[in-house]
Amino acid sequence: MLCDTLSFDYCSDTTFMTTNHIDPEYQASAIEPNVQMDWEQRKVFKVADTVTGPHRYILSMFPYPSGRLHMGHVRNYTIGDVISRFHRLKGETVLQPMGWDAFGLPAENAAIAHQVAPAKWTFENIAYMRDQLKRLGLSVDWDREFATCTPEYYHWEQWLFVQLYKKGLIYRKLSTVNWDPVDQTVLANEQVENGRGWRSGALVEKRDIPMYYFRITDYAQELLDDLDQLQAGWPQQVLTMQRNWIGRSQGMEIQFPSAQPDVYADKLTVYTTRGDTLMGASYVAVAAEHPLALKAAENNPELQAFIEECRMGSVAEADLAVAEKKGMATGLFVKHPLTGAELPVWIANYVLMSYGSGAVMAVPAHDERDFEFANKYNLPIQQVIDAKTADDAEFNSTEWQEWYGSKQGKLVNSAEFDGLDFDAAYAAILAKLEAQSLGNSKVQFRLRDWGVSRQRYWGCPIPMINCDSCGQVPVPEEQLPVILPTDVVPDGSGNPLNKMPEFYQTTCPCCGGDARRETDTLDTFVESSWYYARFASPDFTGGLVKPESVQSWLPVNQYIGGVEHAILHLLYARFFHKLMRDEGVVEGNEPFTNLLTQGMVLADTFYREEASGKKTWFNPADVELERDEKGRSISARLMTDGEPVVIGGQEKMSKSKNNGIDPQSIVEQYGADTARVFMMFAAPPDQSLEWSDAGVEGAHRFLKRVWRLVTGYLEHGYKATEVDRNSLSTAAQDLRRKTHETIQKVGDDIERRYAFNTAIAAQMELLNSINKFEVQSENDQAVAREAIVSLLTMLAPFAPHLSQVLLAEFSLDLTQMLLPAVDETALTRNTQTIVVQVNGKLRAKLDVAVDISKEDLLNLAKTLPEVQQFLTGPTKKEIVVPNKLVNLVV
Ligand code: ANZ
Ligand code: ZN
Repeated sequence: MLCDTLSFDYCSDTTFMTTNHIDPEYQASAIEPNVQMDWEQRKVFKVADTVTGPHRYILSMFPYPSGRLHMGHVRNYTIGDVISRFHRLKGETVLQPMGWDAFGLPAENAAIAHQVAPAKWTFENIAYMRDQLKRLGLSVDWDREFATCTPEYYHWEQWLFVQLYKKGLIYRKLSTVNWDPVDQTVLANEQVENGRGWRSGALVEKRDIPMYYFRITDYAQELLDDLDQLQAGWPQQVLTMQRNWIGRSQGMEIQFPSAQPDVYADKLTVYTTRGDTLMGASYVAVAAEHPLALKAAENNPELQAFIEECRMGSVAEADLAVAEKKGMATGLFVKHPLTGAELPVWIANYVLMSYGSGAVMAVPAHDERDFEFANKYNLPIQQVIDAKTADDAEFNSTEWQEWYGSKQGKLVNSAEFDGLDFDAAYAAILAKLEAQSLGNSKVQFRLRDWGVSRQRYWGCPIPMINCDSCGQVPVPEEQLPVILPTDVVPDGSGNPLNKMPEFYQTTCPCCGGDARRETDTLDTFVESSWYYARFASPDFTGGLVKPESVQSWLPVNQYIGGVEHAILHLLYARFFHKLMRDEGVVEGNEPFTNLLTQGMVLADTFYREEASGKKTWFNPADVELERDEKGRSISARLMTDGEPVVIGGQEKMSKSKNNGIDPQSIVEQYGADTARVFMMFAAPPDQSLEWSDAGVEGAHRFLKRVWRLVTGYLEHGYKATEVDRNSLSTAAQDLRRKTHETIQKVGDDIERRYAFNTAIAAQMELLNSINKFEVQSENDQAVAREAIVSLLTMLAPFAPHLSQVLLAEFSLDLTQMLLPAVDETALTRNTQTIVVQVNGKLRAKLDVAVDISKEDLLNLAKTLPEVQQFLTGPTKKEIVVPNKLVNLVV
């Protein structure tokens, strides 16, 4: 407690005097709106398009305007804001923007459900959520806000599309989509439920339609290589996910000549990473869509039916891996490139048309899928690798797993290649194939080109014109943007743009004849691939980005978002950065130097189960908990009927488990500062955070204690004087040490480790030390003041409203402040605690000067009564570990 007993001046110097009007009780709702208005009026967080001096660009993934903020948003934006505010306190100019990823399917679904135009729905949601975000107290430059559904934004997306199309980086090809025959519309994957259309319930068909593709595979190698540049700043897990998605594989293409040149002339090309096993190939398998399969099916209805069956199935690789292996012989044969033996060609459902050449040489002895298939259809299995070690059993087709995939061991049953190991066999077989022009080395990527056409209304119009005589013609630059009409209410039966001649009727820029505008729109991942660059100069009308602005601000120093975006969004954004670089509009190779992926927000779940097994989930807000002494929940009741409900454990907040907690209600009840402190204190940012009412209340109590400490101090009306470092009491020295240790720790925790939780814990400790400190002199007043102001400044990134209001009582303006510097002299200790042991057992503790000599320390230790009673004879050994302990051995 701050001591009341001393005499204090009623100082005439009014600069640092308390203004008396401050409420003795902490009332977040009374201060937060005022502080937010102050920031807005003074435009405290506004930054210029260009910047000199130390600066930083901090970006949290922008939200989809779904309607209301959820806890995931609040966590994401709080983390970004704490980092932003911390760096501002370090004297850096910080760009923290906010905007809206505003195109997308939910707006169309809402339109169908409520007969409201997607544009109207979207902008209403934006208005509501913007207000919610502002109430969180984010240090955002709101003048940079934009929504991606505005022509000012998508104009430049269309412009880039046209440039890339002209360069050949965008092309058009047929692609299979889900078609709802009743609604006459294309369905997104998530609109297909158990093979049926979500609205019509009709069986979904596959259709081939032309779509535009970005040639991301041209950048596959670079996207892979540049991950090395991100090694230091990105989570390993995300780098690995990116690598696996790109999926580089080093193998060879092998040609199998036709055994029936009269039926078909071409060679069949397969892709393999295991050229060493070529002599074990016993059949060849092709995908159902492979030209050879189609050729074989020409006069064979049974094969046609099988191909159709394969086409209806899932195209997801993961599904194929576990699906039952199915196949059918085509009746065609190819020749083994080295032995000339005739091998049958099968159609197999485990071969993907989209990978390699859509054909594999099957080596059942050493490949799991081929083995399963060969067993099922009685195809020969030929061992060609002897991977046996001393203890292993002989090769045996029922224990094939031991032999699968192994690159160890020497070749057998492989004629001239017998005895070679993997590397030698691979090289020798490749050389022999190359000599006969039947094989070549080949790098293959799992990554596919990115199909961006969507047969939907609420998206960026693809800036292309279809002309009967000229084909696909890009919209001329001076006609951009192609504006999406906004007064449209889709009814679910296809893309409304197809029913709007005023939109699609146009003239061909090439021949001037009648032409039809493309009515497909772009995948919404396109907008989120370059928004980070647009934030540097959001109002620029002369191009995608203002060159000097992106030079100033890019790359993003710190990107923060959910791990669910670890693959596609980040890969597309990295790809776009390279596209824009090659277009000459941005510099550097990568958009995001550091990445923080935040963990999920979990909450308790509660349910009741009916006899039928149907579960009804209850929101935690409607449930009353009974806890044991340790605070663990032991039973729960529904508040409305007082009857018990089952405690289902902590799960990710979601609609399906009805365990979402509305952040708005927390902000209203406790204030934004409490919500922020709780979120940052409850868990490290990359780990999952367990929502708990007790935790929220704890955070609120901490802020109340800070408030009381400061108002208590202010009541004394102490004079503001400088700390005199030469006349400090021991207690004052201790408090100063604690203050400066905390400054050091908080800085390190936040900047180096993202350890916001331990940074707050350190501040709580400092608060305790200040509370215990008794002010007994004028210098003590200064020491207490220094500790309080330091605490408030360090707390500001977490609880900015409270900090600003309390600092103002010291006539300090938070928005102009810097983090206090660590005073190294305050860190040095004058005394230290030494542990005294006898025969290794702790017997006493001793406070001594840090510079005490070894002899003095030993003598002191030996004279302690607690020690002496154990010194039964002369000491045999005296061990001194400096600054730590003395051990006397008797
Ligand atoms: C012969 C072989 C023998 C294979 C063996 C594997 C093990 P990654 O590493 O992922 O690139 N493959 C090639 N094209 C395919 C396609 N379109 N659909 C399904 N599978 C395909 O995988 C390359 C391996 O996957 C290739 O090497 C091929 O099977 C198969 F003991 O060829 B392998
Ligand atoms: Zn034309």
